[in-house]
Amino acid sequence: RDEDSGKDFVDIIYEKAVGEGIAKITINRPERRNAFRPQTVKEMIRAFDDARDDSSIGVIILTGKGSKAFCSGGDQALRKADGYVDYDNFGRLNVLDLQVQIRRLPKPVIAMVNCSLTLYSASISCLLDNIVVMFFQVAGYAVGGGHVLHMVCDLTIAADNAIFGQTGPKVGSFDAGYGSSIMSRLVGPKKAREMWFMARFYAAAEAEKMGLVNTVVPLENLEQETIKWCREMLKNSPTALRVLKSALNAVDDGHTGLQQLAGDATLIFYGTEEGNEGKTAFIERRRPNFSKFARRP
Ligand code: 2NE
Repeated sequence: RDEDSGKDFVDIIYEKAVGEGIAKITINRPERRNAFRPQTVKEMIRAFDDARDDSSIGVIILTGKGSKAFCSGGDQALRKADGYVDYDNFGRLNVLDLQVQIRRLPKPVIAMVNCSLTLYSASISCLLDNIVVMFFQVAGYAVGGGHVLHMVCDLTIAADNAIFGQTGPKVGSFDAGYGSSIMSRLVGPKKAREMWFMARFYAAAEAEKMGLVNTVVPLENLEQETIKWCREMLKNSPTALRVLKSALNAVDDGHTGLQQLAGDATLIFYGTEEGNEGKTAFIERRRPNFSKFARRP
């Protein structure tokens, strides 16, 4: 059963599968190919915060509404000299905060790069009295800042007709943060230069070969496969996944990456008898007795 966890969201849909441990955040601006505006990002930040704080949630899926896009990046119609502007009279690039939030979130985040089969038309040939039903596979774009969003997720599962790429240099923009450094890690420095300098689009199969995505599945299996991956991870130790995520990010994220990993160590230490002895002694106004704890090699 799905529970609508965010009734006041406008630009996203936020759902939790009760009893499953899975939250799903869907960017809901299909008429703009799920381009984000500051409001969209603010809502995503709230939803990710909720999923982080909810101890019944172990995995989060990020996806886009509709058949045509995961996300097409920043809403260019709202781009001003100091960032993206919707309800304020100043610009924001708050998607950068969202990227950091996803990297630091101590639960796996999966980008489900969507695209669905659409029945476009049933064209009827009267002469032949023959009904021809035409199915078109529509490309599901993860491009521009939307491409960066999938890259900062821990895993990406793509439909076989998803399309990936950076568009920044075509529209006078770039992401010189995670959008560059994480890409270089994923696909290697030469390919990252190609992706950014040429601003080409890549089909899902090519993206898989490049190491941009974990797997490509037939469109009709996308959600099912994503849930399967979620369930498989949910069987594993949440603390192990948490520490592994921060460890895998630590070098690239510098001091903040190290801080996340260090925070995990503190969290685990607080649960030990040795850690607890220090606190208890303070509360009981006595000297702590650490002598019984092993000084391991
Ligand atoms: C995504 C793509 C390839 C889809 O092409 P197509 O042909 O399927 O759709 P179309 O007709 O281009 O788009 C449909 C409607 O969505 C709007 C379009 O303007 C169009 O609107 P109408 O004409 O129907 O009214 N739309 C699509 N993407 C939009 C966007 N990003 N902002 C505002 N409206 C958008 C094709 O649409 C495309 O290439 N889109 C632009 C991709 C792009 O350049 N994104 C920005 C990159 S910069 C960035 O994201 C960024 C950054 O670099 C650094 C920091 C933060 C953000």
